[in-house]
Amino acid sequence: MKNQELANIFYEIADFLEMEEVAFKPQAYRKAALALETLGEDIEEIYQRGGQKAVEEIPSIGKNIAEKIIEYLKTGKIKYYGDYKKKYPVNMAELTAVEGLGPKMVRDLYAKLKIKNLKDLEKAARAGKIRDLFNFGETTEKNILQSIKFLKRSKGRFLLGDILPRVREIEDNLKSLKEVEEVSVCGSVRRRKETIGDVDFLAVTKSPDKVMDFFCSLPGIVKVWGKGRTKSSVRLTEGLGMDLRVVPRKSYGSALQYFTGSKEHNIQTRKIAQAKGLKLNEYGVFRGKKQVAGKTEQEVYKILGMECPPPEIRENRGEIEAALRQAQSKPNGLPRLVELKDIRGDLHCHSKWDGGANSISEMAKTAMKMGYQYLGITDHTKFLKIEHGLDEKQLAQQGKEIDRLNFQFSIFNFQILQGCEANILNNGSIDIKDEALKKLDYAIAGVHSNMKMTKEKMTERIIRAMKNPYIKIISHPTGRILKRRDEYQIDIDKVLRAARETKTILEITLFLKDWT
Ligand code: DGT
Ligand code: CA
Ligand code: CA
Repeated sequence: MKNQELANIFYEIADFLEMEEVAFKPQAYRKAALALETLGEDIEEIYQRGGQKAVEEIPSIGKNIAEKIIEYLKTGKIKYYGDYKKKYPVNMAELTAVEGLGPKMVRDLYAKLKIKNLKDLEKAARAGKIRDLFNFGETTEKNILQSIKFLKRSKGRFLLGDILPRVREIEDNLKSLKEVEEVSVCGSVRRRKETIGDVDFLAVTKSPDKVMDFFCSLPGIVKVWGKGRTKSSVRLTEGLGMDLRVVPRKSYGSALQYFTGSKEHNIQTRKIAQAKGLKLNEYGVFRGKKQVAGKTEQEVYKILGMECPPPEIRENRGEIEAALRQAQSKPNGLPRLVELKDIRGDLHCHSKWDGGANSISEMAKTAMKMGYQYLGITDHTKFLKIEHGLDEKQLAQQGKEIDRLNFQFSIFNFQILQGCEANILNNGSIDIKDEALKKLDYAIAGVHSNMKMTKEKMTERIIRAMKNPYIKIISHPTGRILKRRDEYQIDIDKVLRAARETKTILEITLFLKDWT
């Protein structure tokens, strides 16, 4: 599928256009990129089936962009993009990954200091060359260095949402081999950690040579680190590493348990085994030399006196004690995890009103198709000018549109709610008047500016917003962006207590592109 490759190019073109301060076009390219990322159908197939016309029929893709897509499908290149790359030989993705660094700053840094990549940037910042540049200053320089440090720390890790579709594809490929009796992804992917170091597969087979041959020649593999009958290691184009281990059937459960981890969880389970006079490792559970369990994961946990905890919580953060209690039918056993089928609606959605990709009507129809019972529209408000934030008057207009749509959809047992995602200003007040908030079904508030406050001030700021009776939800309460920036300084315990007192919901931000 070339969808993602094309999306990445269009995001980059948008950045180039923004460097040159071209109006509107950057937005158009970003929308096209988003459309491609979320298409759910191979763009090449669409083109082969219906030609240029079919490509142009994709929402957010007009004639001009459709032609570029086709040029790429036919030649593997886009001239318009190539010309920009020649004009500005900068590593745009790498530089704009630095928090606070936008395309215009990249342009200035290249024009004045010939900065092309992260290495150049770090060197210049360390030498104190950035502070003197027009518009930059000492704080910017300090922030740049801090952000680079953060990027280095998360380097080499991948977002779960970015790699999960690929991992599932490979898992399915392995499953389809008749020689493969069992296969499962383990490690941090199975635990659904938000970022992934490498992917660990585990299989049972009687023909390891065949299976390893197949694994090491999967499309997209650029390097084979090692290839054996029990373990092979490879690297994919994007730099993602993958291991495949083959174990005998009688060890599959214990190997699954071991390689799912986490390491901390394993250390603790091994101690429990020892206390029972047992030895636990990836080959099985042993009493002396005799294997007493190991074929299934349930069996391994059972002999340790535990219920099998869901992989997502195996971090030795209390799940082991809960699993022990559960097996003894004591209170406070394992939690039931939220599953996709539990989700009845969505309360944080942006529409075309604030520059999003789709109209409220389109979103509502999709929500109904997904089986939702409600959809909350929560566009940005006026303080965020670049996000086309809505003011009180526009919120009222939007309310009328929502009333109209609800009337239209009333036979479907479905409701659109009107909220907004307002801004928490420096002192904790909200950028929308209470009288306007009152007319909404609910309101979300979030910090979108001035994120580098002291811990005390930031905590006070958020708590004051929670005390506003119309604010029911705080969005992204920690401000963290995976692989991009750390959380802001807040006293999370205090915020949680205030949330309980004011009955305010704290959003947990999920970043899964692939969640169908
Ligand atoms: P990652 O790859 O950094 O996202 O995280 P994991 O959890 O996938 O870690 P990885 O790939 O190094 O190892 C896979 C599993 O193998 C890990 O979850 C638990 C197990 N494991 C690795 N090293 C150790 C160890 O030193 N002791 C124990 N008990 N288990 C280990
Ligand atoms: Ca791993
Ligand atoms: Ca590994």
